[in-house]
Amino acid sequence: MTKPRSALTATKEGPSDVASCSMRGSENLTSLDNGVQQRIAQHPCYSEEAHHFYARMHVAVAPACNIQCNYCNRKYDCANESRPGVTSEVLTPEEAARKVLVVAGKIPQMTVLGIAGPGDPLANPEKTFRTFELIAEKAPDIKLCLSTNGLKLVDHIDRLKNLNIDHVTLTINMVDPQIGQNIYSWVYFNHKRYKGREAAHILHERQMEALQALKENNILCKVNSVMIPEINDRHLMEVSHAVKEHGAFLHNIMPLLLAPGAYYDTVNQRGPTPQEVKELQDLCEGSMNLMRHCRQCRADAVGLLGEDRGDEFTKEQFLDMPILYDQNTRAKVHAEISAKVEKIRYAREFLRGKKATPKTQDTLIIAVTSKGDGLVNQHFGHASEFLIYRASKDGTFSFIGARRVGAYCSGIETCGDAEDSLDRIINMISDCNILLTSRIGKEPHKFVSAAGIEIVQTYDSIETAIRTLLERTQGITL
Ligand code: CLF
Ligand code: SF4
Repeated sequence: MTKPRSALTATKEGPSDVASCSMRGSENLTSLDNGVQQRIAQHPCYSEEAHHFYARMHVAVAPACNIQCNYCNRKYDCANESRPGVTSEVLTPEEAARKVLVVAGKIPQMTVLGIAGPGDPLANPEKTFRTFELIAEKAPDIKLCLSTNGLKLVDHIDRLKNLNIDHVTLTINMVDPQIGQNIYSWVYFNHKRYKGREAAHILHERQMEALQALKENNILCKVNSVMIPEINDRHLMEVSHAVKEHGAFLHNIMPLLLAPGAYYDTVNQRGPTPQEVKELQDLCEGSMNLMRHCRQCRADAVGLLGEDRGDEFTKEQFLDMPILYDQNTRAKVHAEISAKVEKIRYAREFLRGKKATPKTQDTLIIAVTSKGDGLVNQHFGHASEFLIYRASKDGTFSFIGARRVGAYCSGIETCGDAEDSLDRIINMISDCNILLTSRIGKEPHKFVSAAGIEIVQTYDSIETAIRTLLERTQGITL
């Protein structure tokens, strides 16, 4: 491995359990042209705003892979677009298509079907494209989405275009093979296995060609990068710049989460802390749209980002469930959501137009518990993640990330007793000034307050709750 290159603060903590990411949402969205805004309006990963309302699902149809990342154990799902250490139930294309129709009927706000593993979708082209073809034919209102390491993308660009696939994710961890040789063990290309710098060089060249092909075909490209401390952390700023130059639309910097038994696990490679991830995202921001609401979901994830309803649709269950897919019902639900989003956007623009009168220099970091729909509607004890917002002295605020934790109350008997997990949670939000939550029990209230975090209990839209806070704590008139 290379010597430490990073100037980012290094700690000895284990792999972070943070799930980072969100485009500095609505602010960046307003600077996009209308055509792009429409293309991403219902995609929960490409639009931070959409992720509160629209769901995605993945189908696990692609088990093989053509490269070996040092953070991956092939017993588990592809760690480039999935939570490491998780195994998904592999389906045939026909089973996958049935599952999509069942879910689309039950969860009409599901707008995007992604194929993200459990290996690399384009190392399994026949299964991947057969699945896409079946869904395009039976459920044309569902957007198709693909996540790949990029090695084989150029070979399939015409098929992607013909299927009207508008969103592709490439995982690019380096633009310098010298660094890449410490991230990849081998690359299988043109019937030959390459190792070391040569392998990283081939992958890099193919990824750059893939970016170019996506740009030429007007397909929106998001780039995922896994942040590996002392290996590629500082280098990711160069990656961010390079992928933007080559036409990528959005950059998602994800913390390294180790799959048990992966090479990095055997050499005790650590993952970054939430604070390190945030610091790097802040450094990259400005020149590139950053995704900060990624949840590193499973290759068979179902539901809103941040919730996982996969257990409701196991193979045993969905094969027996009726298909209630109906385009008209779905269109109605989408129109209702769209009207709600429009209302929120209008209110935001109206408030932005009003002059803020700052009376303090402070910036507030706010942790929010939410079950979705853009509301502060979750009990502290049930939160398995916190949405983190930064509010500035000029009255503006932005979403800066989602941090995953185990829920404090995993059951009535244990609620309030789980001191260890409470410690971990407080550690996770220790840089926050305020906790916005719908409710919190007496015991955790005591500990969170003792950590210097002010608690505000409310049931309101996140936007309104933060504005109210700003008015009260910052003395800002909005
Ligand atoms: Fe899936 Fe990925 Fe498409 Fe989204 S996920 S293939 S772009 S539909 Fe989204 Fe999940 Fe993060 Fe991926 S939150 S891991 S970025
Ligand atoms: Fe694992 Fe995905 Fe890397 Fe393949 S591309 S080795 S499946 S993390």
